Amino acid sequence: MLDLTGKKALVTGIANNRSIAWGIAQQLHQAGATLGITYLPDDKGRTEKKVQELVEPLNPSIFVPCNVQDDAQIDSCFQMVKEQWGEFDILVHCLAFAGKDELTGDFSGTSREGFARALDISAYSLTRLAAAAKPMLRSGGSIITLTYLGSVRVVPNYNVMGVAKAALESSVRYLASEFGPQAVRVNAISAGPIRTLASSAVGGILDMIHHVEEVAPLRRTVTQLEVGNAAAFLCSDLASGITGQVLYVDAGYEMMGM
Ligand code: NAD
Ligand code: 0WE
Repeated sequence: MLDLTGKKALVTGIANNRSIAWGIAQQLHQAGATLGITYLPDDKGRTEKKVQELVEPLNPSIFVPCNVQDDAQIDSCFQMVKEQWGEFDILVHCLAFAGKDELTGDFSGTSREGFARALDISAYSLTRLAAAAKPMLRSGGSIITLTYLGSVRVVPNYNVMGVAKAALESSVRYLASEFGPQAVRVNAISAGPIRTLASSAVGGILDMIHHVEEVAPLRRTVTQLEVGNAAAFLCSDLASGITGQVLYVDAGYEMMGM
């Protein structure tokens, strides 16, 4: 049975009710996990209010800001985790960002700053958060992150995000190797395209979704809750033998040749 009772899970990346992280948080909660939620703060405190209202029904015992580009915020976030929980079990990394300019036009036009920012937020942050979590992660714990097929195939306009996701997936393998001896597993979920805040800002996302609906074996896209179920599985003791992997939750799209 999938049972996360007694497990504490820190979930990053909820922006609104379409976020993949929101689907994951709901399924972890349903499986009995205690939640901690981090959010990306903005100047006006709007995100804080919106996300707080959204997650309230899940009774999170931690709710803290964490901009992964800011070491001070990461440190105070994990200080809070240490005070509230002491140890914990699950870290969910579900965030990415590249500048708009970087997600259109020629890949060779990627700027030095744009490359650095996309890789910093979307790839390095996993390693930085894993390092902060390492001394507090209990035996049997698990780290998961979200990736996309654009890491291993060329998807038009995904550009520098594809490079960032390739770095992210490689980081999963190095972290899995390092954390394995303390019985902590590290895996990625490669989700098919889903309409979220991030993907809706991308030109042509609807065409991509329609393409998946025609080609994927299941003839549809996946939902945030289906990704959440896969995340709950990977974080549970049912997946105790699985680490360093990329699990495709994409209605079967990845393995099709035509
Ligand atoms: P989303 O916009 O709901 O979530 C992205 C999150 O990243 C937001 O909560 C945002 O606040 C956060 N973020 C951005 N910069 C940050 C920073 N500096 N510090 C902290 N947080 C920051 O969109 P989503 O589609 O749910 O994306 C979540 C993850 O899923 C991403 O890693 C994305 O690459 C991945 N993914 C998305 C799809 C898709 O089609 N939507 C498919 C596969 C993988
Ligand atoms: O990982 C993602 C989303 C990544 C993303 C999206 C944006 C849009 C708004 C990162 N940064 C930004 N920055 C913005 O300013 N996905 C897997 C969804 C996605 O994004 C694409 C896709 C798909 C699918 C971008 C181009 C092509 C396809």
